[in-house]
Amino acid sequence: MTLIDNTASVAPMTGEQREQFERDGYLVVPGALSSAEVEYYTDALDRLYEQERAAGQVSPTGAMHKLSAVASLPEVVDLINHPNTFPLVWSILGWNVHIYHSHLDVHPTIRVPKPYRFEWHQDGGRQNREIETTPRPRLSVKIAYWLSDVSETGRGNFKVVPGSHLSDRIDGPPSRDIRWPEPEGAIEVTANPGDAVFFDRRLWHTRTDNYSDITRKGIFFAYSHRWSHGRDENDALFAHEAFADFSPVQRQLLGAKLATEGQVPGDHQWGHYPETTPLHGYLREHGLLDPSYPPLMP
Ligand SMILES: O=C(O)CCC(=O)C(=O)O
Repeated sequence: MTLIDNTASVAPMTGEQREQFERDGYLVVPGALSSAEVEYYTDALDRLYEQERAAGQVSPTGAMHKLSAVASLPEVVDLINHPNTFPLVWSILGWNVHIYHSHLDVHPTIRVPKPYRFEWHQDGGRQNREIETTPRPRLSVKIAYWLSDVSETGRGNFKVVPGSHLSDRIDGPPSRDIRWPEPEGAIEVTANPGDAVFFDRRLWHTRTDNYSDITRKGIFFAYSHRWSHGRDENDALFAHEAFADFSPVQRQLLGAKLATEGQVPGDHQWGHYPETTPLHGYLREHGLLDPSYPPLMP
């Protein structure tokens, strides 16, 4: 589908954009997508949503948060290097980049109030425990394309603390279900359909619940450096007869798939399943996990 004018000249992010991004940790790109593009991507997302709903794959509130955006919906591929947004990515991260995480989101009106959950976070999951410098390094950036109208607050807007990307901590509750004041300076980012938000993964942010009448729709792509992938090619090794005798920790170190039935392999690599991560099990067994050192917290 040729919705994009590929003959337009391409330029890096402007000095003003860079200054704003470095200061606030995010930028809004107004009108990143034309109205024809918004219509095209909305149609595609709606079709996928209907399939997922029919297959019982949406949440009890009807929300869809579908990972692997292009694999799940190949029609969105032109968003990943869109001329109105992609220059922001390479202007910050350089050319050796890939997409390491992406999602297609549909959040219909919530009819029955949801239990409270403190959802403020920096992106990257365990990156935030496992990297020891202060402030933590940027490592990745993310683009959110808005297909629904979030030009007013209260529509499931993206909420951020501007300038918080250089803070490793914000004040939060001891457990996520304990009601806690919103961080000082937090704002809901407003955007029209077709606008994009480009943000630093370290920016403290949260999704907000959508109690408005408008179904919230957005598509997100996170970019990081390609060296965050393994360099060794071990597929043949996994099929070799010797592999059967390798220990579980050895298999983990060699990049074998560790996800068991019902576990998402990508989430596994992000550290979501310590119980099936052999080195975690080994350290736990030997009393070597250490609550005082974030990468080794049980
Ligand atoms: O959906 C949103 O508004 C926020 C998404 C989010 O938390 C994320 O991309 O990490």
